Amino acid sequence: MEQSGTPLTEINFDGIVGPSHNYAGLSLGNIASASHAGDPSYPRAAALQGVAKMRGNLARLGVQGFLLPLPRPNGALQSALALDGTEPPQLRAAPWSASSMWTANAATVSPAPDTADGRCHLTPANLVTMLHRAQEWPDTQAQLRIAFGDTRHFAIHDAVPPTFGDEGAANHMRLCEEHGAPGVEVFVYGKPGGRFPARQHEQASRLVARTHGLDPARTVFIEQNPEAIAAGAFHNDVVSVANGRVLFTHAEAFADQQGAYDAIRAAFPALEVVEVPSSAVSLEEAIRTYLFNAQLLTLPSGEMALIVPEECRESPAVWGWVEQMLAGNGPIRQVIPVDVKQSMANGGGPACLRLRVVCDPATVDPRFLLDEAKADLLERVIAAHWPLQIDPSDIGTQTLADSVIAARLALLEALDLAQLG
Ligand code: SUG
Repeated sequence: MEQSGTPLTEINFDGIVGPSHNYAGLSLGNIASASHAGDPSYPRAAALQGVAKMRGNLARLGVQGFLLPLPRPNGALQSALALDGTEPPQLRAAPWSASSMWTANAATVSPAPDTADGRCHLTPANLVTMLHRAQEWPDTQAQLRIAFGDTRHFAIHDAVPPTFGDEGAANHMRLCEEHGAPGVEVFVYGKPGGRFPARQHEQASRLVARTHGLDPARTVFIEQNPEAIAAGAFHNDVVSVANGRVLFTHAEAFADQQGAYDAIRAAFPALEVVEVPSSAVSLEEAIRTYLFNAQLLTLPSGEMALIVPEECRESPAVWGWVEQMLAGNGPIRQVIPVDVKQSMANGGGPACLRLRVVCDPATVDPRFLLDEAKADLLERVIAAHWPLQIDPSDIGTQTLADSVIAARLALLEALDLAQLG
């Protein structure tokens, strides 16, 4: 950013894991969510893992933001569902979901250099495919309106109308020479008809691009590989991630892999593809370890680092490929594992937990920006108020409701954000 003299930089806004974090098996097509259904969860450990990840990136990048857990249990949804104890447990669990922690699904973000009016545009994701996620967007929007409330620099839209499913930044990538320069935005959608839902609808992606005022010459729409969705890549960010000039992708991410590279390269000739072949890491192993659900960061030195889940180091196939890649001279020079196991067990890796916003940090409400002292504060509040453990039988009880409501209010209070209460 210094080279160009622009104050625009990339800020990762991580979702603080909410006090109701639990495993209810709510996401059809998300293998981790299904396989951990009914397990006890550890909200305090989950939230502390998230803060530790943020601390690492704050030290690496010098800037880090966060978004807050949404109000749970959601009383309005509970009433609308007419719960009387005869309903299936998954319906009862939906109003309790802490799924807003995965802020890659909070919104799609188009930075100012890409948009017609020179503002950074954010569209909250409607998340209509899953009941427990569809409740998020109005509260997410309320929070975005505070964090990015400076309308000279930001435009916050309404979510895409149903029935076009929109899952936000998880299906959106940006290629650029540097964050503050005009970029090429790549939207990845799925076609329905497979064994699992295709959560991102092509028309939702196109609508977001139009709303944001993107230049059609610098906007690319690509179909996700139906086989990747069938294997459990319910979002494209489970099989590819982009940063700067680099697209880091599994060889089976897109319906037409070569066609996808060609389309991106036509709009962005400097594209560098780092492709992992299926012979090195199968689609299944990529999805199990979340190698691609990584944060691909440009460090102040100019080098790129990949922040991956610990699970990658434990996989001989994945780590073997990583070591081979590092021994070469590709653009990714460091691979750094982090422990986000509590989130991973619900299908959320390091990249799911963050929303990237390219902007001038001075234009963001500082209450949403992290420094070391605030990380200490977050840890203290979490350690004092977050439940240690939630068992499936706790969901729906007044005791747990009282404790998660009080925990969130303690956090809002500590951050001077009681207005979100
Ligand atoms: O929408 N899991 C989330 C995981 C989201 C991951 N985000 C990205 N790939 N960007 C989902 O499937 C599980 C909740 C439960 O089963 O209790 C869940 O919602």
